[in-house]
Amino acid sequence: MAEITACRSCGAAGLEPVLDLGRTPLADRLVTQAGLAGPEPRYPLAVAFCPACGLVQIRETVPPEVLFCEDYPYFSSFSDALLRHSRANALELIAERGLGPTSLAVELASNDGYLLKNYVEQGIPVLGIDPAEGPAREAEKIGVTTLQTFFTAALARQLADEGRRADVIHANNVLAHVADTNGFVAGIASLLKEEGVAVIEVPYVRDLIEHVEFDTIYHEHLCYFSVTALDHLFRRHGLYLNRVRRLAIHGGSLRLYVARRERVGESVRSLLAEERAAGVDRLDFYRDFATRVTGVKRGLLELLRGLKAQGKTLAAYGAAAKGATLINYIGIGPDLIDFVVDRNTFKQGRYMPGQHIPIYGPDHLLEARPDYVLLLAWNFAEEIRAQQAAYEAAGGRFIVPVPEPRVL
Ligand code: DWN
Repeated sequence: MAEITACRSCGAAGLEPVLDLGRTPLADRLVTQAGLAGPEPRYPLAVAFCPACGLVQIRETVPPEVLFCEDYPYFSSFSDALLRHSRANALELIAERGLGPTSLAVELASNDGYLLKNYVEQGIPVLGIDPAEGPAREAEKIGVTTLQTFFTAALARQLADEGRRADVIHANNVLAHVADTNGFVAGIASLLKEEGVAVIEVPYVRDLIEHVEFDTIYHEHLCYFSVTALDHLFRRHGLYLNRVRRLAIHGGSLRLYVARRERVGESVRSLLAEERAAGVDRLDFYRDFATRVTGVKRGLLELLRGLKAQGKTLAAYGAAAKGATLINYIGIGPDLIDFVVDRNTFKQGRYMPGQHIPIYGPDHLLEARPDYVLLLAWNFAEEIRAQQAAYEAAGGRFIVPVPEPRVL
């Protein structure tokens, strides 16, 4: 494992510590029955701030092959809200840019084809690129041609040399995941057509800090972006952040419209100004984050232990990566939570990393009828509560952990 000595984006030394979550297991490395007795590696999970370019990042780099290949359990299509969100994004771009049978839409980290299928449906050629075996196989099944490999600057040059440059490049929840941030962006620059656009979604560090979303910190997420840090990153590779939208998804994200020609719009200028005013580009903005995280830890433990002491039964919803960070950092184990449920059939029958809480299908909620359910996938609270209306009608109650633990 490698600890960085300089900023992942600008290369400057002098990274400032922001938060230390100790040593944690890999958030998406769910444990099988057979694996319960086996070794389970833990890695340091510490967050730092770069005073030179404003990038927030973790210090540890776990090899991508370890994180994203075999047994990678995340399938985007298990959230209807995410499917709707992605379809609207694709259809808007198809209309705005007049895409057709001679266009090419590429997605980096295309997963199970959850987004590119909307282009296929319209007869627009696509190319997915994703190293994860399971999701790539599902994508091929629905007609989304997928290269099962990592996206690199070298692969981008090869594709460009083969004449496969893209009109649109999608990259959702992947820019924060890559060990070679600069190589990845350089790849986008060489794969994009002159008039093409890269439409990139990343979690927004401002929302993470303001809503205490410390559980979205895990080893898959190497970087936590502000518009300030992104603007530096793209310009370094001859790309321009021309438009940006703030989105509610995943606890607060940014959708970035990046191109090879500089046409910086008001949306970017005003967010850069807001960040300067709020101090997002300075260490002060992050100084009390660790204290607020400790506050959530204390508050949630008190709430759960209090309910347990009253003889209440507790379960959790969403075998999410963010759930693994939360339960392992706070120390929430099977002594407090009887089981976790998740729609993703690949996750069912396995155990949460570290705490080894068993994972079942959502039907188990109505079978076991726990008094309270901790919403680990709080970012999909609305969708999950609608789906679990019968559980709440029967008197069940949901608990959300952040920004402050509370019973809904
Ligand atoms: O960056 C990443 C984000 C975007 O997604 C990835 N590295 C991994 C993943 O993070 P996560 O696992 O914390 O994400 P989700 O999407 O919040 O996970 C939600 C979990 O809840 C999934 O396992 C699916 C499950 N789920 C469910 O069981 N029923 C989700 C919904 C909406 C449902 O109705």
